[in-house]
Amino acid sequence: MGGETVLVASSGGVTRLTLNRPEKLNAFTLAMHAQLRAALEAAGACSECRVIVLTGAGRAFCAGQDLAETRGGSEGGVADAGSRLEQAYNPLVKLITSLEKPIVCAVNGIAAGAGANVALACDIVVAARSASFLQAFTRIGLVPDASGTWTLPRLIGPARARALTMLAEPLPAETAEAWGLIWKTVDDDKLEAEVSALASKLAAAPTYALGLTKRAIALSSTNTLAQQLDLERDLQRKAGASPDAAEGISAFLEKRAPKFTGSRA
Ligand code: LHQ
Repeated sequence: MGGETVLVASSGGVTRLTLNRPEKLNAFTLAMHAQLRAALEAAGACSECRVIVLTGAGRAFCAGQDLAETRGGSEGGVADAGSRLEQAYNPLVKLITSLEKPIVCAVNGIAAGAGANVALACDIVVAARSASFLQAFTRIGLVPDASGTWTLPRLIGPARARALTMLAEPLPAETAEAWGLIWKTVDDDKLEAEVSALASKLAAAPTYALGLTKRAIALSSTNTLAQQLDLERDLQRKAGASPDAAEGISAFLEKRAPKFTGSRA
């Protein structure tokens, strides 16, 4: 049921995942959640895969939860929204943020509701100039989820986070970039090429060190400075003992380009 709601294509160390319900603006269903989680887990476990790109088919990135799927019975509303988060969105956000490979989100069009927050949970977000980010939740009487209330105040500060979520107005990609919510905005017709170039660069990078970098930045949100310094010591010990560090330092001293394998040992 539902067909292929996530398309998977792998080449040159890059695994590209495309949310694929374009007629419903790639709104999330349970089937899509299951397929996306399985694809992310497979990419995480695959030694060939060194970077993941997440994007959407058609004119939108993702319109958040498919509201037809979660509509409550005769009372309307949402049928057990909390368990949907527990079952689907929370594990997805935890997977994206803990997977120790870079995840690039190519926001090809509107990202609304949980679709916006799943995009913002990725490591590097590149958006088409015509794209926008819509914290749609309060439009329908819900609260932001999929980590929005955690990510937004950290990235853009509580004042902007409150207005963005309470007013539920679309934030143009260029403003999102200016506010530091995303990495970059590019012309629509350049999105594909820019993201491919970025992904190829990451696929040739020292994957193990990138994964540890991701871990360190994630843990910084709860660590004290002293704890973070200890963490940096421990992670640097691991990175420093990896073949890619040996290669990177040799290449620097020999004045040549490094050839990283991405492996940890
Ligand atoms: C949709 C949707 C959609 C179904 C477009 N569902 N069909 C977590 C826990 C549990 C439950 C609840 O939710 C959550 C997390 C959440 O994500 S809550 C927030 C859910 N998302 C929204 O509220 C956004 C709803 N969508 C919109 O406001 C608009 O579609 C936007 C502003 C994204 C785009 O507007 P338009 O460009 O005018 O497109 P459209 O509205 O005409 O949509 C095109 C089609 O996609 C249309 O279907 P149809 O059969 O009439 O052509 C829409 O019904 C369908 N669609 N979003 N979330």
